[in-house]
Amino acid sequence: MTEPQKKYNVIPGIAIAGLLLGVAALIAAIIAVIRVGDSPSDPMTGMSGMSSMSAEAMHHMEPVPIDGIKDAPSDAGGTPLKGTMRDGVMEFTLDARPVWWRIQGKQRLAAYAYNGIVPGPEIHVANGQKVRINFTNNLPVPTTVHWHGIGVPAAMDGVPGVTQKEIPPGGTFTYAFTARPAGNPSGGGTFLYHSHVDEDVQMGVGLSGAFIIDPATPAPRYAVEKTLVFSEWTADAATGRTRGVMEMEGMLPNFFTFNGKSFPDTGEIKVPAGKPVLLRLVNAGQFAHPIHLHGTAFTVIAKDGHPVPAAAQEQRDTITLSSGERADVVFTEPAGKWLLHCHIGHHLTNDGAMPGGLVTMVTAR
Ligand SMILES: [Cu+2]
Repeated sequence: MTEPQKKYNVIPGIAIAGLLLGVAALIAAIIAVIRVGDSPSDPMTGMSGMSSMSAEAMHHMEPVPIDGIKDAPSDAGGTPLKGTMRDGVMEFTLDARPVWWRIQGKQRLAAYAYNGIVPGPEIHVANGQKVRINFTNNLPVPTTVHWHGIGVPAAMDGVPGVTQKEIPPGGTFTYAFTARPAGNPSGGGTFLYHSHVDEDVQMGVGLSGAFIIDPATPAPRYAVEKTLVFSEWTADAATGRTRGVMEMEGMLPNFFTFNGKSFPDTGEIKVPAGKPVLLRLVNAGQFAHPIHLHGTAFTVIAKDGHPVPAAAQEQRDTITLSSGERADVVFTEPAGKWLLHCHIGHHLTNDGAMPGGLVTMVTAR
């Protein structure tokens, strides 16, 4: 058989295959219509793949309960947590509770929040400081607190079923340790604390906060030192109901916050023009965010709370932080208003509307 004949004979085969595919597509479409027709009002039921979902997976996708939750005690997230020195130990009081958290305009979301704010209050201590955190779980679900990157004894690591039992609703637990970075006992930098139970849900609805340790050898100080914690939310804008942040078809997050707020309510970072300032970037979300600064480049002086040696310090204008990562960046802006934002368009939206989400302003005067 010659080559042209072979090609010619293939055509009836394609036609038959096409017909079969068409019939299969028609059957699939009919099944899909029947399924949607069966669906009650919950939009999750109509999503692809849901029928095969395990009870455990469904649990992760349920909205968090909202019965009887109160307004947040403050509109500002990540404010400093004041400790009390007692016999050389710095004591902090921390709880987790459900609140209505305002992220932008009148948009409120059902949150789980440390001391009622998102992100949780910032804890800031010197290297070697003994701390005691008296924690109460005021959530309707069990939780624990993990001290991310901090060199705590194993029993204080906050991992349920491994280092401690889950703290039940109404339960308490005392976390006691000496503040030192894990792996670098004399160091210091930007760390975080967060829930270690159902992280996609509990971190996804607000349970994280910054934990700063000053190094044993004093580090340079800056005209402005500011922490920016970013995260995502999967929420129903109309009801404010929230659920776990998962990467699943139809379930991508639809709100994004810097320090608990979405643009245009992210405020501004006021800096003196021409003077170096320090920004501590903390990714408390589940997704990676390339954070981009206008007006100047920044120097990455620390990653994950560990100093970058001077010879290895990079100048960047964008740094991508994956889930759980931190970066301390130093920059000097000329006078002007300069945007600081995530570079992923989807993350610059509020429930699909642009501009929103992870945008803030650095105002240099
Ligand atoms: Cu982003």
